Amino acid sequence: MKIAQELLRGDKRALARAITLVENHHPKSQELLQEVFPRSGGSFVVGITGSPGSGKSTLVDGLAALITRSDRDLGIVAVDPSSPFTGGAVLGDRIRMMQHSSDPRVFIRSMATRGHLGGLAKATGDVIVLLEAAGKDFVLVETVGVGQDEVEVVRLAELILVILTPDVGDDVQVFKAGIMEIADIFVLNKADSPGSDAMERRLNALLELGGEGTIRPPVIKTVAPTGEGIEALWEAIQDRRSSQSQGEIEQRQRRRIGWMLRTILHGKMTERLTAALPEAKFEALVDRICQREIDPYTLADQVLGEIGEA
Ligand SMILES: Nc1nc2c(ncn2[C@@H]2O[C@H](COP(=O)(O)OP(=O)(O)OP(=O)(O)O)[C@@H](O)[C@H]2O)c(=O)[nH]1
Ligand SMILES: [Mg+2]
Repeated sequence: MKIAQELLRGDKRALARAITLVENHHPKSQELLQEVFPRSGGSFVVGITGSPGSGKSTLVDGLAALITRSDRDLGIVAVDPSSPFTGGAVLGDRIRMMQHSSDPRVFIRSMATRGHLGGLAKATGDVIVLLEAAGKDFVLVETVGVGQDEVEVVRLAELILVILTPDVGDDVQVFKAGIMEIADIFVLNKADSPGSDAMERRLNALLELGGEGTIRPPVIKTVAPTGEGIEALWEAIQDRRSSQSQGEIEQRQRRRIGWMLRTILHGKMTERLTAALPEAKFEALVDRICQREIDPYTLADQVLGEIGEA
């Protein structure tokens, strides 16, 4: 495919078009992903999660400055929960606010949560494949840590940053959603706000309970808009990266690929079921169950048996 070849050469416009194909489940998207997949796997993928408004985008912007300064290519995926409840600016506006959106070494893309067949995490996984194939050294994935779908997204990353702010309570969503457990580095942003020292103590106390034998994630304090602490954060990211053994890196990549395979299989199975069971046929099966002609369990096995043989 022409678009695949252009993407592999690092053409930005081809990359943008390719992402659109994947996002829209265009019939050509599978062929595209098949063609570029052998060239994926070369990026370091960092997931950034935290409550709405905790400063994720501002931090990503600051990291982008350091990454591009070291002459490396960067892809940024901002996953927008597009919920009417977050009250944040429209993502387009937020992206435009990022200083590095015009830097030629930076490719920024937003993805909306709603309306993604097969789930947002599946779409994000595919986009990561495209960015890797396009030769990005780093991929930063920003997602709001609220729902399960968003947690899945961040689990695609090889390194996970959890952003906290002094104003969050114990009952904050990130604490609930199981996000604390997956953090490799904690960022205590808005360190210029009152209560930041108290929050740091609480967080450290919480991490003390982490148990022996586990690597205790570092806590980095930042003030994202001024850039304070960003260098330290970048160093912590690099430290963490270089301390990962080859085995650990491979294990994380395996986790992502295993997850992708499972998701693709689920999606294809659902497609086949939908195709094999048009509405009228489905209703006829329901009739048989209603009349107690057959039970739903046996019928389900029969249907799956038929699909399997098809
Ligand atoms: N005082 C202070 N304000 C900050 C800091 N970091 C970010 N902000 C402000 O907080 C607001 C939200 O920052 P964003 O970077 O958009 O936060 P976000 O987590 O990406 O937000 P969503 O994507 O909407 O969840 C902006 O007005 C920032 O200027 C900080 O360290 N200190
Ligand atoms: Mg943001």
